[in-house]
Amino acid sequence: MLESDLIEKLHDCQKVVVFTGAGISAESGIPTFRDAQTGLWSKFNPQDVASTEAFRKNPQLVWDWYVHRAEFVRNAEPNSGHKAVSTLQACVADLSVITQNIDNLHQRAGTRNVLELHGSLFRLKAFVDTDELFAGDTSPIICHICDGYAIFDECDPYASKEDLSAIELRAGPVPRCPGCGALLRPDIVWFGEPLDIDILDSATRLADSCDLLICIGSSLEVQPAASIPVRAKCAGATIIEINPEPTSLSSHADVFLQGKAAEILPAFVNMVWNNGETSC
Ligand code: BV8
Repeated sequence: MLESDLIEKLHDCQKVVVFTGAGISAESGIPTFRDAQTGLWSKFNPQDVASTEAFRKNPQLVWDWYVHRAEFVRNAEPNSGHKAVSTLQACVADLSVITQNIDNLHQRAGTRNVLELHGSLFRLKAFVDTDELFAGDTSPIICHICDGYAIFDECDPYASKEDLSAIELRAGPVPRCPGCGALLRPDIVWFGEPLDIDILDSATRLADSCDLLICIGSSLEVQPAASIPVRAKCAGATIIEINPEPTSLSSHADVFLQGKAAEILPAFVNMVWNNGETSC
């Protein structure tokens, strides 16, 4: 139970950030990043598969791993934790989500203003092999469809961006850009790859300016994402953390609510913002 003065303080917060990791999707049946290694994938270390080197070495293996994960997501539904974030967004003046997840479940729960730090399973982009690029092995032609480096010396002028967006992450051979033939890959940030600078900049500004950050279901082990909640703390925000396990943030949080997001978050939102009602 929260102290009444803390409830009042939380209720008066104007600029809220919800920072989420794989744990908020666990109760939708999607394994957390480190638990993704179930069944045939149990022999792969995720960091070895989610990397440029892995795709360069065996694009089909990496493609199939993401097809495997996308199947979990396509069969999943947003859970009451995702829905509670959407409810909270209707209760406060300004709420943004900063997520490490690639499953699109916040958006499917109706939440707006979602920053996907690590990309999305539901967007594809051209695979640009920086080794080839720097070795000068790549044509200088930039494809007007995928913004990649055309591997042939011309790009199909009749191809369209709609042709590219019609290609999905599905079982089968790794697809190629309809314009230039470049291999396509999930628009996801792999280990060793930089995050999208605009998205990271937006997330950093939110951390510096929010008055409340709720950190849900992240092990806070991957950088630079893990620095966002800490940055908000340093900027003076109130920090609430929800996780069944303590993390490196827990001792710095104003409140650490130990438990599952789908159970704790709806009750927390109702207690602070709804006086026990189910909507604002
Ligand atoms: C970069 C997309 C620089 C892919 C992901 C040493 C060597 C090499 C690199 C590094 C190094 N030290 C630091 C780095 C950087 C590296 C890094 O941080 N490595 C770690 C492992 C040490 N970071 C990077 O490489 C990043 N890029 O640094 O680039 C650069 C700059 C310029 C130019 C070139 C390069 C890129 C990192 C992004 C990697 N991609 N995802 C994919 O998904 O396939 S990371 C992936 O793991 C997730 O997206 C997530 O971000 C991360 C951690 O996962 P979590 O979401 O936290 O999930 P996890 O399973 O860990 O934990 C789940 C939590 O939920 C647990 O706490 C659990 O208790 C809790 N939970 C469980 N059930 C519930 C629950 N909570 C609530 N309710 C429940 N029911």
